Amino acid sequence: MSAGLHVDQRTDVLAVIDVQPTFMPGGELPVPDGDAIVPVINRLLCDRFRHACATQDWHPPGHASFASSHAGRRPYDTIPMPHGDQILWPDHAVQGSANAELHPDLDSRRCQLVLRKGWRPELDSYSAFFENDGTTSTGLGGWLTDRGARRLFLAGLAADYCVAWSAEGAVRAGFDTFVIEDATRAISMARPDGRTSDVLARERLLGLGVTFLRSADLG
Ligand code: VGL
Ligand code: ZN
Repeated sequence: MSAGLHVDQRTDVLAVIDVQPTFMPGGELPVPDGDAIVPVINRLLCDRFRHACATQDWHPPGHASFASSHAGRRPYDTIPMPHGDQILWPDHAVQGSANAELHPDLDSRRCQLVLRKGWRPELDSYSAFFENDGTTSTGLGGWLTDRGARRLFLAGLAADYCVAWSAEGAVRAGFDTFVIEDATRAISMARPDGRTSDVLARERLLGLGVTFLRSADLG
């Protein structure tokens, strides 16, 4: 896409979504090749962006998104919930566990805010902006607005869940929104219609006006 997009260090913000061992190969909810993005994000944090924030998926034990909290259900089943269908996940990102920390190789020195989400026992939060009921705010939009942010660049995991939902939230919160493709990886779940979650997410985001680019495009 647009080769040579200049980063405006005053008003552009990098949001690093859920770069935690729980989502890496060997973790509880592994995203294939997830660890490959860490050096890419570190370069962006050190060489490109002055403003950055990070999120941590941060669930209490027994969280409603865990299959183990629902009798007779297995990970990756879908069940109806008050706010819509919920995919049930393996237990992951449990508050206080080592795998819920930011990834040890992530250079988080430039992350000025670390926001924890998904802490309400009964409600999941894929998006860094709005919890999965679509209305409860995490406060991130207010923080970014107060800081004078105009454009939000997203990196992290997973491209088809928390990154995609965060991009959607960013658009809704009024930001020009970009996804840095080589700084994300997808879970890629098969859907009943035979399509995969990453293809659907990308289509949805393109329809909302989100720009996909690569880290080398950023100058
Ligand atoms: C995520 C599923 C459940 C993510 C978090 O970070 O994309 N996916 N919780
Ligand atoms: Zn989660």
